[in-house]
Amino acid sequence: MGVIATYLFPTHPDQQAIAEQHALGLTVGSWTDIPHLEQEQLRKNKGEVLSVEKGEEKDRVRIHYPSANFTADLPAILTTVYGKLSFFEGHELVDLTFDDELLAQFPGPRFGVKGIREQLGVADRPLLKAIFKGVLGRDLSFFADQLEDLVAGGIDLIKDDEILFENDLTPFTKRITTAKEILDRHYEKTGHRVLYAVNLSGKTNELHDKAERAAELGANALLFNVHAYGLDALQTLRENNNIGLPLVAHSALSGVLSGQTGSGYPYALTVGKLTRLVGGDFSLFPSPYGNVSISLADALAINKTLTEEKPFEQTFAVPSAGVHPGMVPQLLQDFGDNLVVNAGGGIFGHPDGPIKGAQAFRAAIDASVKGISLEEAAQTNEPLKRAIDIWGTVGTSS
Ligand code: 1AE
Repeated sequence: MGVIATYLFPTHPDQQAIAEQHALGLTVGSWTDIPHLEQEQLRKNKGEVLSVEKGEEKDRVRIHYPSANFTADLPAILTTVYGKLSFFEGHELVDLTFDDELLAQFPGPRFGVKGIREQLGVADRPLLKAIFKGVLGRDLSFFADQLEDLVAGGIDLIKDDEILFENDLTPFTKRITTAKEILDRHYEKTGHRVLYAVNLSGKTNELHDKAERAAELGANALLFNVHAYGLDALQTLRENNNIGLPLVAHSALSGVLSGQTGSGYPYALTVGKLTRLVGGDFSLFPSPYGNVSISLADALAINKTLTEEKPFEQTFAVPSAGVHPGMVPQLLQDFGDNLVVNAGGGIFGHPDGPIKGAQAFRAAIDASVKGISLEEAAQTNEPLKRAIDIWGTVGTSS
């Protein structure tokens, strides 16, 4: 019972002995012999090397850590399996496998793909999400105008920019109540529910009060810069039933943990598996095609861990950054239909404004789901045509 950590260590002829040293050093031992270690203690608490596979530059090492060594939370588990090892150059933690008993102590998403689709009443196409842009330095009436345009254009969700924090011009509580009024009115008129993820920010010890207050005021989703606070902070929000809102996990800062070649954790772990484990309903990360990007292999690996069956609800993949309508077919081809198409500049930068920007995306999504090429769809859809004229298409266009 416990966790199996898979690592890549710089190759070494005596890797088995090195791995054994780490397995002991990260559990009951140290760099010296500890004379008082008992057999019983070694049996119960020592890490066990399960396998060493030789590679050209790196060897793949698997070590099992007994549950007896840690409490069932990520701070304890990550410190156990990678705390000291993270200081060793070129030593990567590439995966973690939890036993069923341990997994059962994590929440997973409260709503997940299924629950969010039910809330929005959208079963059969990728969702369209917008990111407020250019709100810094502007007031609530600007914020409200932008939101009116976005919902008129047919978005399903909207989130604050992750860099919009508490400020006098668009205070947190006012953003919530302003958005609620617009989104409720839109729902009454059209029957179309839209989620707005307000940026939950501030000091760690203020987060729960703020999030509960947000729920009381009628917020219907929260954006959270999870890697600025730590994955466990997201888990506490997920587990607080006085909040009970969909959680959009933003990957800002995860590049420090996962973006360095040859060290750290892979994105599939930070932004993928662990974000789902602690309860993110959405995981937003750089797509492979935009202005801020990660490799296609990393993006696909994230998507896999967010969506593969068992044991939690699925988390929506939200590949983002520099996304425009011409990328939609490629996004669907790479990530499948169960994704969120997410854009800031690609909506607000449309030459005819955000309503047309959102409509261009909706047209691109509808065409792609039907297998119609964007070029063909653009012949009868002016907003899409205008978007493709300026940004073109990426990869496959149908
Ligand atoms: C990976 C981060 C993407 C993000 O949060 C963001 O704001 C993107 O904006 P656009 O779509 O690139 O304008």
